[in-house]
Amino acid sequence: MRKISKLMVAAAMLGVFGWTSASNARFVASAATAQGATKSQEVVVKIDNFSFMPHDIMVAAGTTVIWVNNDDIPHTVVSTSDVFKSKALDTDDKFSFKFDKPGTYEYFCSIHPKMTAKVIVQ
Ligand SMILES: [Cu+2]
Repeated sequence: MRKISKLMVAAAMLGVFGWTSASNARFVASAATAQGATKSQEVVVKIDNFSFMPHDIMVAAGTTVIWVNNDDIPHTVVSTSDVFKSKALDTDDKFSFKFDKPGTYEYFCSIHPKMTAKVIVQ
């Protein structure tokens, strides 16, 4: 009786540790994959003081560009060739677009047309 219960405790402990280390390994692996994907496929452009920053960016095809309005007034992100068009972005609002095809994409703010910039997709 005593032997059996000891065995059962040992088996239970093994089971717990085995499960824990396996799920930890899976968690680490998926976190690393997600981090790598985010780094290579998303680029942030800030809208600040009536400027897009960085002004011109060069990205790989498949990259998603995320614009964030840090100004206190609304801005838009509008492609000169009608490829993408945001609504008016209030403070801290975001707009994103995934660039699948290589090319040069010029854009501007339709509220302040002097605000221009471009995305070069390779
Ligand atoms: Cu603007």
